[in-house]
Amino acid sequence: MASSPRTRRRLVITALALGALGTAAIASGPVIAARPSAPVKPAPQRALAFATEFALNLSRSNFREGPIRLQIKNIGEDDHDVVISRPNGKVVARSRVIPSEGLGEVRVRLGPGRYRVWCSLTGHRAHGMETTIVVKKAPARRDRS
Ligand SMILES: [Cu+2]
Repeated sequence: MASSPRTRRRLVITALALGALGTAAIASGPVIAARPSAPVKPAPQRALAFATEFALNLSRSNFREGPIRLQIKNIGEDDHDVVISRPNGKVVARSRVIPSEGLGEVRVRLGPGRYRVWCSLTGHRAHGMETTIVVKKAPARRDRS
């Protein structure tokens, strides 16, 4: 096979280009394949709480165990806060005191169980600023191996 130097150079360039593509494919292949089995950090479950005199209304009352991000809007005229406690009274999280029209937040990681969500300002809980949330066990993770 008679090939001119120019043709040979073109073949070399083509081979180099294909080699580079091959390297790119190999480099990107394992990364894509690794993604599904990489440990997944669960995104926090979000919920909204509206606080007023005298009620605490949550956008949802059922969660899975794991991180929860509760955003609180005080739509009342008085200050309010939000406390999350176990049925035995042990407090697991609390917000700051939120002024009227203010926003607050509670970030907490909860295990399975029932929790009371309430306002700790004097008399507010007794007047009705209390609700219950239920946290269920997360479904068993499927092993991909
Ligand atoms: Cu309150």
